Amino acid sequence: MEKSALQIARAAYQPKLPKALLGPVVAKEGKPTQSVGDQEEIKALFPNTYGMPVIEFEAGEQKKLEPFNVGIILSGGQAPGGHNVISGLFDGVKSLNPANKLYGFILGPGGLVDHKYMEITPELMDEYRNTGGFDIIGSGRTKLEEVDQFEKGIQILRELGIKALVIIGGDDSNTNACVLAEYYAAKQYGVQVIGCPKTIDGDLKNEQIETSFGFDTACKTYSELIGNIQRDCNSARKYWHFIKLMGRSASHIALECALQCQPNICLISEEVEAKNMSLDDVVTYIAKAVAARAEEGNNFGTVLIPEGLIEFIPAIKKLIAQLNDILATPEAQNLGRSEQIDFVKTHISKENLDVFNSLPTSVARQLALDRDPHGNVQVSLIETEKLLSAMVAVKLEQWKKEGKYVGKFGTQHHFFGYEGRCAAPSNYDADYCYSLGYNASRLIANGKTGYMSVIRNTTAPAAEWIAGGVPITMMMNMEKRNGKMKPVIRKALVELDGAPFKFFASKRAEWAKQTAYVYPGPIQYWGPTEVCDQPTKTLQLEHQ
Ligand code: FBP
Repeated sequence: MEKSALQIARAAYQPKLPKALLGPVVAKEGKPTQSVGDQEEIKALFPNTYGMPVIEFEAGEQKKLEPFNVGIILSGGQAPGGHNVISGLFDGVKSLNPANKLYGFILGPGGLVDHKYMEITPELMDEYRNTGGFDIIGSGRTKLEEVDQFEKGIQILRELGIKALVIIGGDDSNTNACVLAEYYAAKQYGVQVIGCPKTIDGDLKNEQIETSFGFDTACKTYSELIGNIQRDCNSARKYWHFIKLMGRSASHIALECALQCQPNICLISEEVEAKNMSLDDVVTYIAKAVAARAEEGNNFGTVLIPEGLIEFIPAIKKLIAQLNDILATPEAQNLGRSEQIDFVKTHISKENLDVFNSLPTSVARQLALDRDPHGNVQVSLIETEKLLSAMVAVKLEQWKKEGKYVGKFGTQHHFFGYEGRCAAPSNYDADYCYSLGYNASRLIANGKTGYMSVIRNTTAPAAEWIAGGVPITMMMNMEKRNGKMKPVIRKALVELDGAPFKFFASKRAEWAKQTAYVYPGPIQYWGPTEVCDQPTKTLQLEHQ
């Protein structure tokens, strides 16, 4: 594989580890834990993996172990740093015994079920250290939840002598990891399952998990691009740029990019829901800011839109919930795609039908069809940036007719998502991911299953980071998925009383009116620590 000069230099980077992981470790166990909600139901569903303690690693003597093999799966959307989780795990497993082997299952959880795998050799591993992407073994969104899949999995795990499986994924994939851990524990199959918190969306976080990996790099990449657009915008002074940002549900990415770039407007879906705003309220909010800037002679600006916005507008959220229930019925499942649309229209409530009919046809179709394997609406396919700018144009036109000055409204549209998911990891993600992987090897060596690998205190220098494990059941509650109540990891949305949102809210009126843009520039790998090694603004504000 031909490499750029940066890739060659970057390959030589040795990621940092927490001090506790530099030598042999022992696990310090805390008190028994409870799930975040629905304790009785979760306990009954996970009798073997419920209530386990949080653990923290300390320097100590590692028990002597027989050689063992480990399997790894990359699950769901790509996130910068995935290769470093694998290299951390690889180095950790080899440090326990050079004869240990690491196998990667190809193209996600499907590789386990279909017995598609490859050994990760030292040569192969060296090709991918500190690089972006998941291409070393590929990723996929197959949902692991059927006994048949677990049984097919155990066949290949036994064949390869695999003692533990590490699943790198978001909330849904880690939920599946926990279900698999419970199943193998109940059957006494002797295979441990460890999860690892990944997703650029930043919504797999809680008291124990500070951030999901990839969020740092993805936000810095988008912020570079937004900064470039803002410079262009402030140079030509003739366009309003509507920029949709990935992050399926939560608005963490949009908020972090706003904190980094200071755009004129940033919508936060969680606030739209809390204030019970309609689509028209959102449009009016943007149009007012456009008109206010026009009065000062500024016919340009930037609007950041979280990808999941549409799902948080309360009326649309209600509509989606009913569509999900209807689409999950056997009757609807047996219909073709266009018949399904007619079917849902005749089965939804009058209130929801009115909302459905008020949406542009393409958006309504998207909401009624196209779910991913976990039952989520594929919001990345909905062009909210175009929908909003078209509606703002109509509103401004209306105000103009009423005699209000609205200036000129030229628009450009952007969607930043795939641009950031495979970016080369920042120093933060390179170190964090390597530590998560290395730490997973220690959880395996200590016989743990049903745990997620966690690294905390990450706003401090890496040496002071805290390594350990959190039982996955601790993060669970019951939620409706595909029409049924299921145990799932609770998604972390933007907290409106949290420090990052409060800081943004205290500044946004000023940013809307003035042109207060910040241009963050590209990620730097070498140079002063304040340029190269800073965590996200979100983490800094949360931990100040
Ligand atoms: P994960 O939660 O699996 O990490 O994926 C998140 C994400 O990047 C979302 O931001 C986006 O909506 C979605 O994946 C896009 O999915 P796909 O890669 O299937 O197009």
